[in-house]
Amino acid sequence: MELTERILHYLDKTDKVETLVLAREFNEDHQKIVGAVKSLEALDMVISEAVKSTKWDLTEEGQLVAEKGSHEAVLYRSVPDAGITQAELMKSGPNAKVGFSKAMSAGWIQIEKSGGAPIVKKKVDTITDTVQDHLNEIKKGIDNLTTNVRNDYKKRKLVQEITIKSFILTKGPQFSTTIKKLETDLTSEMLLTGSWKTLQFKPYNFDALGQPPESGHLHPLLKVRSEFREIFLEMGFKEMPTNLYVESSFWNFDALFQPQQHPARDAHDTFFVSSPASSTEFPMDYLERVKKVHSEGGYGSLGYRYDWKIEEAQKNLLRTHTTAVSARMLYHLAQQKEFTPQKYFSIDKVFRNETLDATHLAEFHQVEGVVAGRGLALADLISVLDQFFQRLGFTRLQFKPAYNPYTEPSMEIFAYHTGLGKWIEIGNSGLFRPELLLPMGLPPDVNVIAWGLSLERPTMIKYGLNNIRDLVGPKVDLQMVENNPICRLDK
Ligand code: FB9
Repeated sequence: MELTERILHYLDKTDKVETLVLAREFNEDHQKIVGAVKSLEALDMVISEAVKSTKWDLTEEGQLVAEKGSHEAVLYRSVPDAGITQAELMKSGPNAKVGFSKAMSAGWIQIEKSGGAPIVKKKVDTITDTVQDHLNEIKKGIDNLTTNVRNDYKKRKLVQEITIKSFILTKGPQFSTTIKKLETDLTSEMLLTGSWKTLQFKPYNFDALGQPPESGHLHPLLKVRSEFREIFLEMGFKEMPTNLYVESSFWNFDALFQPQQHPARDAHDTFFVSSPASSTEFPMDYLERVKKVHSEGGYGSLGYRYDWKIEEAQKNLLRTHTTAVSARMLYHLAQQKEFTPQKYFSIDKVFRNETLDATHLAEFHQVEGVVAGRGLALADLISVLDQFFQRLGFTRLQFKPAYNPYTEPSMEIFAYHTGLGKWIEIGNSGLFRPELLLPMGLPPDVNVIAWGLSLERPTMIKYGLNNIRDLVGPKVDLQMVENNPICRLDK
């Protein structure tokens, strides 16, 4: 007989019953009884009233003792008839220390000190493990413990008091000992035969929640990227095309006036591509001007005075910064007949052959802003940084002189993070050098201010993650991706 019908028959004889009693009578799990009751209640066949009760149940350690025996009994059984040194006995199991103390108190074992190491021997031939017996009774729902014994077991963390939510059942308006099959669909056959007139239909449950539609979920990085994109677009910036992960050293380094012997250009810091290993298509007139400004100087600069080699510039690599894209965009801008001020931004992956640690992987997303205009100066950079980071919720910025090969002056950017209660580094910035801008052909009164930060750092702070591997990679908890809230950077 179905559990639901067994409950109806039981209620038919007793008029009222508690679900805990049914669980004992039917030797069924209480939650299964509650589930069956809820389905009968939906049919108005029973009425349930929630009641709270407490009962003593076994802890995880209590379950172990009920199964294996008390720690003192296990220890007693570890003592051979010939005896054992106390030190050896202490290694007999994880609970030997507790077991030893309890077995001594129970008078089950004794210590013989005959000059050498203390020897532990049995003091009695047989024991009764009342702790194990008591716990197995509790497991069956039989609780005859005295208060003292129960408190002792509670102190030993073998039992715990739990609150049980159960239900008192009474007969409902549609009570019956059989469950009429309720139709859930009105079919054409019912309409044709007229059988619908005598059938019982399951009532609509208008309180039922709809099935949550299975759908994908945006990764936290993409949520933060959307927020940054919104901020840039609100500020009138245009997104740069960042689809080329593989870049030439020319655009990634030489065009940015980064000398060919700079440490960032060796394989320890950069991923070079083996196939295709090199690029050959460059605007050659521009390339010659870059070569000249590196090797001889020009435009008022001494240059780096070294033998610049095209082969070095031709090497393909995984771009180490999105500033390579900024260089391409600025060169393209310089080809216009008439200069027009521009505001560009980019948010995309960059790759560095760095030592991996809890916050650094070999790739990260760089966020970069670039403003090109006549007569721009450091004050304009500070002002635009104020506006940009204010939209991230930072109202107190501080700047620290820094060095970049392609910007002068350069500044590290710091902000006071109220959530963390400390100043944190939030990016780097500067004005592109003339040795970068003038070979491109930009007018001499045009300056370009730029800044950069990462996407991972703010995302980890925002979502309270300490290890980058909890954010990206094979160990990411997809439930975190599904559960995490929308991203509001200014809150
Ligand atoms: O993102 C960084 N920090 C940051 C940013 C935002 C933020 O928001 C908060 C919670 C809401 C919190 C923190 N940093 C830059 C600073 C540090 O994390 C730093 O330790 C790591 N930096 C990366 C570089 O690491 C190899 C972050 C990354 C970075 C640094 C500089 C640039 C870009 C990314 C740049 C640039 C630049 C400079 C001049 C011209 C053009 C581009």
